[in-house]
Amino acid sequence: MILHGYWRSTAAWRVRIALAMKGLTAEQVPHHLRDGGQRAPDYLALNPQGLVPALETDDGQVLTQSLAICEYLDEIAPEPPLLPGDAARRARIRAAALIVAADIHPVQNLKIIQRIKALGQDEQAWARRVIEDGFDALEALLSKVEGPLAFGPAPTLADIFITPQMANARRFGCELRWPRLQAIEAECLKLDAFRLTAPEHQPDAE
Ligand SMILES: N[C@@H](CCC(=O)N[C@@H](CS)C(=O)NCC(=O)O)C(=O)O
Repeated sequence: MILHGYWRSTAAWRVRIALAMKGLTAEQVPHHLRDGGQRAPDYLALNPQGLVPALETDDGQVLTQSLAICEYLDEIAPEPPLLPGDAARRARIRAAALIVAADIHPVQNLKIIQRIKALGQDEQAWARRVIEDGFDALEALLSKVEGPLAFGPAPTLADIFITPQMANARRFGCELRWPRLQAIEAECLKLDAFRLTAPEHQPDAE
């Protein structure tokens, strides 16, 4: 498989974690986002959205959207499960992941904050606000769930989305006021699948 990504992309980090958890490997092809590599014609031919990650599968299919890619990996390599438990528990795990994937990250993504800046607004403050609002809700939600990870002792799809987003919270200088989420991050980063796939360990890291 080939994973198109970028060292600091938190969406690509999610896929790196899922691959590592499953014991799968993929050749990594970096696309420099600050230099506009995601909008190069060759890459747009693969992913017309101009976003990383994209995964080329062994049989030559191109998959996009980190959540869909993680679920694909979970289906081709079911152990350990990213969505364990009964239907309601799986729905709650997906909901936690989607708070990050659908409601936080897209609103503070590079192209959005570049537009906020172009409008003369403080893009860093925008990103901080978006992350803090989303994480306040996620903290409240997960405070009712037993840890130490988001949904018990083993990492799930929720942890795969929370830990990289926590890196964005730090990067944008958010007020770190989420003891439950910070504990999840600390526990996840003890695991090789999370730690060794972190941005600073990627070959294209700057
Ligand atoms: N919902 C997408 C988001 C992908 C995404 O926004 N990736 C960012 C990097 S984390 C990107 O490629 N940004 C490029 C840009 O904004 O121009 C996913 O989960 O895969």
